[in-house]
Amino acid sequence: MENAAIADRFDRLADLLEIEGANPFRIRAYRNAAARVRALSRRVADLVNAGEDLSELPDIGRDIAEKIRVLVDTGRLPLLEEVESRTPAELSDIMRIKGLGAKKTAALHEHLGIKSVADLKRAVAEHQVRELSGFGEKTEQLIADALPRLEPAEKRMLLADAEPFAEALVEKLKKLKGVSQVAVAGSYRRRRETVGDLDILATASPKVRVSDQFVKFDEVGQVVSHGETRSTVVLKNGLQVDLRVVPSVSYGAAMVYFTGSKAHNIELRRLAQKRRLKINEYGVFGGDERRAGKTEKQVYDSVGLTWVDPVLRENRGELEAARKGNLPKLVTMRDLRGDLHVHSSAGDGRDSLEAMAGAAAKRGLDYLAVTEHTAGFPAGGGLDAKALSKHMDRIDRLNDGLEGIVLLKSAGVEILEDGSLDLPDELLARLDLTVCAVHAHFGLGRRRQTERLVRAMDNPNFNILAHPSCRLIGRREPVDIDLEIVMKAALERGCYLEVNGQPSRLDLDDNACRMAKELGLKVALCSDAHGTDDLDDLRHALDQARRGWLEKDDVINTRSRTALLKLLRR
Ligand code: DGT
Ligand code: CA
Ligand code: CA
Repeated sequence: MENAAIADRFDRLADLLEIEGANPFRIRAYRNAAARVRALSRRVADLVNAGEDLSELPDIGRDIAEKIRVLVDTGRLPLLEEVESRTPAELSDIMRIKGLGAKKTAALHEHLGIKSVADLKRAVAEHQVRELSGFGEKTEQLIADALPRLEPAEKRMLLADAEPFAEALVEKLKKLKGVSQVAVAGSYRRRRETVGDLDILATASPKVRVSDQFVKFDEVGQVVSHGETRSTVVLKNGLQVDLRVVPSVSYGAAMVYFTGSKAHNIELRRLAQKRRLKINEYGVFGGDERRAGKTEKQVYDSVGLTWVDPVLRENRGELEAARKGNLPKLVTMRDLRGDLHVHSSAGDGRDSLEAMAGAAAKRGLDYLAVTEHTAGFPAGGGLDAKALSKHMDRIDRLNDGLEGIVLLKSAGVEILEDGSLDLPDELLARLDLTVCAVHAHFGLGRRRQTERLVRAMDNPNFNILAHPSCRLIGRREPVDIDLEIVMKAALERGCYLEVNGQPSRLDLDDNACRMAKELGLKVALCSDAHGTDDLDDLRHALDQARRGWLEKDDVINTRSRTALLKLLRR
């Protein structure tokens, strides 16, 4: 349990007690303890496990020390549970709305029966809040403005779903007179698989009122706040967008700051402090003197670092690598020579084989592995042995007529519950490669699920394990496997793992890519396209691979077709 999580519990306890009107000294004691825990550099959990006496710390008495010990040991804070049974936990979030506080929150609870943010939203919509004594229209409006930030408790949008909106907003802002630079920063620029909100930066001459025009864009559903240099809106689709207008001398510094991540920024600031420099969203300063700020490169330079690609800015060792000048040379779209996982109308895809081949050639790819599902595919429609054999002949004939691209004979082979593959070995041996996957029995225990995959790889016809975790972001949890065992087994057997580019799969994810690299296992970046348009999903796989520090050599489909086929030979 991290210090922040421990502190949060005590803060919540203090909030709820305050709403209940408990003894102010007692409330203060919990708040002070929370602040102390939050500020400690060592992990409280480590101190507890080392048997240290927490009550030696300032602001932490015997009683609180004991509560922390129980919390670390069991994950529970019984007093909080007791209080929450009387006073709902979400009242603590409500109380923090500007202009509310404990007393008003208590009134909302008592007189309107409000227990949650959702209740509050309903009451605001029905104008019940303004009727309460001591509230009025103005307070109701304050609550309405704060609600969007409270309500979607960790509701994140898939990066790919946010993309069209981000791009449209950037285009519109760029078209405004007097606006020069516009970019999306934040997790969007770091290419995280989901985004909490969009952070857009713009530079403009001071006379242009960018914010005024921005809040009037068609997409905007609700204006949360609106100022000259900073505005926040919620789009009609629910996505929150922060716009910040910065002077162009600060553009680079603001880009670094608002690209984050927060952990990266904190570490960067620490490095700057060592050089007696101050770094913030306006620039890098030595005393009163501005040292940098206009470009990101200047900012990193001034602290003795090379520029860090946004996808790496997660404080996972990138700053140290930048200091030593050995950041990875990340794989790029241009490095990719082919796609190893696509479907056509010969299976459950939407477009013909010819169309898929043509679209891939147009994207500059040299080869495309066609991977229709096999008979064991639980949704049905997979090719049986006879159909696959005919399909192979058809691909041979098609290849004779194709220019600039070669179709590789493959199949999306089903891994059965016991780890066997669902088609005869002699047939699989005739394919150029196999892309094998699990589509059922997701719930097997860790040991059985891991053994299942390793067993599948024992088959000498096994080449690539598709979407290894089987997760669907926000919809299906990953299967329970020991990924390290699976990766080591793949390495020993000359098999590879896929990074699937479907926006809700992104599987392997970024951390797993990094793990593969550290184990020396190469991966295949694939779109898993079911139509010509989806071939562009390859870049989503690429983003996650880059976030996982992968370089050209770590990815098998950066090879020429002949080199690839050689690599796949077991
Ligand atoms: P998200 O929106 O949850 O997907 O993630 P981000 O990283 O876009 O986070 P967001 O929108 O809250 O803030 C954008 C960036 O602003 C963040 O990556 C780093 C910077 N930032 C925000 N709050 C702080 C802070 O308290 N300290 C520092 N150093 N940077 C911050
Ligand atoms: Ca953000
Ligand atoms: Ca934000």
